Amino acid sequence: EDGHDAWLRYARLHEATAKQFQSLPKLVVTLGDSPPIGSAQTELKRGLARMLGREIRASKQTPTQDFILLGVRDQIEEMFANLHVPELAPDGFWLDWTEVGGHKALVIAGGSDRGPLYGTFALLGKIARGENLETLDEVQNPAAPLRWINQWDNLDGTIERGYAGPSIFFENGSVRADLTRAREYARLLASVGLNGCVVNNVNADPRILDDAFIPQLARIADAFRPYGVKLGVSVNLSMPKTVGGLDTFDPLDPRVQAWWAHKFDALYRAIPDFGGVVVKADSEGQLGPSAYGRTPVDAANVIARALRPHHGVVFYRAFVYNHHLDWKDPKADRARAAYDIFHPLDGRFDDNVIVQIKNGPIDFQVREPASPLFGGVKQTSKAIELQITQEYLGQQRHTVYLAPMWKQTLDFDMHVDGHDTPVKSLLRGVVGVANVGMDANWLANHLAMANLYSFGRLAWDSNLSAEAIVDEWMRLTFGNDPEVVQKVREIQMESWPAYEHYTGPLGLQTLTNITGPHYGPAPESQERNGWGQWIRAEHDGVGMDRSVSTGTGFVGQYSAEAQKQFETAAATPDELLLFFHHVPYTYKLHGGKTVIQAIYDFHYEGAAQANEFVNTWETLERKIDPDRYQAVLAQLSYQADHAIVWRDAINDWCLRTSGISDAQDRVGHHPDRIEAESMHLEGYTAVELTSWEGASGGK
Ligand code: BDP
Repeated sequence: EDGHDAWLRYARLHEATAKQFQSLPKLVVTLGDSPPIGSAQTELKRGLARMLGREIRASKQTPTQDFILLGVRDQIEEMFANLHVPELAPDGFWLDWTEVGGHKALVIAGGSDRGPLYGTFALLGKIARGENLETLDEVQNPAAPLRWINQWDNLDGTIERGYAGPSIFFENGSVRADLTRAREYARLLASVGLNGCVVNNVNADPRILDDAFIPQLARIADAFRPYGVKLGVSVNLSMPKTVGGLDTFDPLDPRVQAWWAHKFDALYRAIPDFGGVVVKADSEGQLGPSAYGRTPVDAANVIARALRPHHGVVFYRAFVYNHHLDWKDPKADRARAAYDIFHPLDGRFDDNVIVQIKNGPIDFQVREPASPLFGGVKQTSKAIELQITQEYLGQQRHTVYLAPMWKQTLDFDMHVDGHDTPVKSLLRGVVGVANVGMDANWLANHLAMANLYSFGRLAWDSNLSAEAIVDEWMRLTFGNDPEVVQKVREIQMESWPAYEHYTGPLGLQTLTNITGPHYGPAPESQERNGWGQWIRAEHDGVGMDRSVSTGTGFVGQYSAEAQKQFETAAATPDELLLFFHHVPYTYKLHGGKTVIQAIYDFHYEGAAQANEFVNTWETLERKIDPDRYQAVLAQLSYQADHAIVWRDAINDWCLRTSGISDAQDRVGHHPDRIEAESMHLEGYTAVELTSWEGASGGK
């Protein structure tokens, strides 16, 4: 068990469980022969063979026995005049028992040819979990039509913020010769209802659309097609100039417009079902329309118009900000950027442009409020961008189950025009930055796979609870033993709060090395630079004042109703207090503790919790296969130790900054820790650290 099969293990069911599926038909009738329908049939046969040891026969003829019927709605109704299939969204599906010509039929119908594939995976999941199928009658339609993955893979095979080995798509500047993993990835994505995947880094290499590269991309599209996953790529706005031979990339220049149109015509000749592009422009050094005094509308629309004849879409990222902000300016605030730039442009984007907005206004921190832009561009199509790869969240060396965090954003009510408008109700797209790699288990951490799974499930149905999703994932990944299910659920559900507590509680964000790998603790590196991930920790107090009355005014970007939750420190929930307000360390939280004591305590509690995960996991030793048991044990043990490093680093730093000691007198003493510098070192030398807080003794 190396995790390669993820949640598609189709492990053989116990006899008692398998018994209830005895009456499942032994014949499948498949209508149509498009690639996803073919995959649905293959999957069905494979799943039933592995879980139930049952071989089923496939046919295209009118059946003379009970059967499973796979097909698109219209075709089903055409072939079986008496069978009425409910209305379905294009990717939706219907699972139902019915009778046709005196035979029982289990219908898996889809609104498009992807629907039966999604329905098949849903059915197989139910069987794997031992659910009762007798009363099956369910229609499922996806919450958002565009459910995409972004991979930040570079053409040389490395992955930006990827923690699970090299790219499954690229190697040494070309597309890999063997795309088996790409095909398997598409299968995983389809199994949770995802229908698009951008394969290259948002910091896009302009060679991606070279004439010579297009046939290589076509090979990836071929690998995706059987699973209904559309290929997308990231493009760089400067391409007409950097690789296209023009002397400009001004989006309003007709030659530039012609260049894009010509490029996409060629691309679609090679890949007729190409999905679209994602654009990162005027952001972190990527060139953009501002070079010519143009706006994101000009940039997005020039590409959108070139894609329009082919039904392609543009995801234009709202992650646009100045990373040379003036730290000394009390009004400077990176959190404002997306709204300040995009709100005035509302209503001017073409309708095949989707503005892609990160969940929070900064950058995938451990806790951020929902980006106000979700409510700020009412007439523009929007996608939420979530990060599955745990860049600021422990890089898969820490287990952090992200669905509870995503849910907070999806459920946050923007109160657009005074109506109930949770973020999830405003989306045309849901995009997840996944960055899987060549590691056998895709994300290099068995438990982190719950994040990829739950991303897909939430993109499909944003009303599912984080708990229900992890429960599904658990059963498919580790089996149905109630003790295993309950304990792993417990670890997963507590993992985000634990990580938040031992890194950056109260809205401090992830206090990590901001210009480095974004991994270990280095709070000092956050301040006094242009990046704007400041927390303004000074001797008198801590936190960013983002209020309208005395701060940067960021709070004013929310609707009046939402503003009430954040404008004053008293109204702001403790967990986001320091994101919105600068308060003295002795400020009392709603629970009565002072800010500084809460910071200290949270760090101890979080680290203790991480240690508990190890204990909990150890009780499952005989219930989990040895390979995965050992791998997870090693990962959780490492996490527990690193949590102590985090705990002490942040607490030491807060002690030094505030000058207020810990009421329990733990901070500064580093319990449970063995210091390298106090050991007898052979072959090692202790050195001073630049970020002194990264080690207990500064070395
Ligand atoms: C940041 C990452 C950086 C990405 C950037 C983005 O550190 O690698 O390029 O986001 O989303 O979080 O464009």
